[in-house]
Amino acid sequence: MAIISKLEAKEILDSRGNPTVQASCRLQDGTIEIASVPSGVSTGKYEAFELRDNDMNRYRGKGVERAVGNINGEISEFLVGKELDQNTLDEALINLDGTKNKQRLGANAILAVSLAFARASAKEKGIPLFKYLANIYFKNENERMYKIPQPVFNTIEGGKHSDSGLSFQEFLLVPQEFENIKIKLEVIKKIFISLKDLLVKDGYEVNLGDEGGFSPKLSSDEKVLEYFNMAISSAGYNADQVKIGLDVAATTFFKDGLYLIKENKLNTREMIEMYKKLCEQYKIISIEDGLNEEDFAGFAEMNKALGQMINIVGDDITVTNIDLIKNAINNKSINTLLIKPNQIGTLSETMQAIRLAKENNIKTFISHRGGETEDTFVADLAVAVGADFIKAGGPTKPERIVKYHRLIEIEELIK
Ligand code: 2PG
Ligand code: MG
Repeated sequence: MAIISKLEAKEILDSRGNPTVQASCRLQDGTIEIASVPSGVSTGKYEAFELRDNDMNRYRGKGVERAVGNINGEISEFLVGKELDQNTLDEALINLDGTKNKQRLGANAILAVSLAFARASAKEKGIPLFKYLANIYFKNENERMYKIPQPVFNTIEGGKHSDSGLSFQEFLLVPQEFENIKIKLEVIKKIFISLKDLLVKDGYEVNLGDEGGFSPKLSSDEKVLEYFNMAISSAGYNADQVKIGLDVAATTFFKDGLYLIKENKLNTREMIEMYKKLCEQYKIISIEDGLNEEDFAGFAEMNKALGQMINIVGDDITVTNIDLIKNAINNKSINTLLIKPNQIGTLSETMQAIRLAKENNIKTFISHRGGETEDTFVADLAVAVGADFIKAGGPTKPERIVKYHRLIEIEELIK
């Protein structure tokens, strides 16, 4: 238990230059810590509510002064002086908000407080954040395994994350067959350099997308995979060592019941066929949001067709929300769950989602957002709960790299 003596928030800018919330939490013994919340670019329809000012004179309406004001005002007034642990704090925040999707106080305000409190509590106890989180997540000490998740690196970006014109949102590389996270980062950086050389040689631009992957205007999504194979081998590796992941974010090009990919219009069956072919030809290990976010049945078909071989990952379809995850489990729609704390708005609910997935043999995959900050919370969370995977972008932008650095640091600590 800890007593909050002061909560303070401010508006900061995320990696895309959009305002977001940073909260600081001071405990009675003087311990003080901050946490910043990220922001999605291709957000799921049923995510918790991100409160923005809608004042068009500031940041085109994207200011978060109201969310900040809620922390400095109502939330502070309610919490300061109370003795809390993580669960009672999160419950208090949920109840104080009183709406289903946190739209009154804002999930961005609530999450900032939830995470800042976690960090301050860990510090007060004199333990690293990942240990504090593991203590909450695993009641039984023997279960705390502190496993470094497999990192999945965004390498080429399309969809809403860049102007490459590619339909799929994220083309990811998964360096599996390497000893540790430090070496994996080095391997990926090497492939990035090879890929850049190849793209430049062929006359493509090598600008970066939102998450630090390249955004070349390649003629098709499949072309990216060809470049991946070339870059992997020219960096001195093979396709068994470094595999491929996709976040299709298919909802972003779903219109009137069909998927619009360049000049083609595909139905669900044809999408699954396309994925099957891609999986036959390339070493793909996971496909996230392969279909529209409300199509639990379509996901189930895809899971049936491909789930034995690859990870069928739910992100927009499940949005870290217990009810939607239950729906996905009941329908056998996914075998892997993407987890983003800001999709649901408190740490406790995020952990509940992870627990539910694990109890149902669903793999867990912790994720950053398109708009990020230098906050590294997700790295500690992934280690604490023993997540299978983590994605934090390409090794080219500081707000992404810090998360990998934190994993390297944790790896050293748990050795
Ligand atoms: C995703 C995420 C993170 P966004 O779709 O998985 O990569 O992107 O934050 O835009 O939802
Ligand atoms: Mg996604």
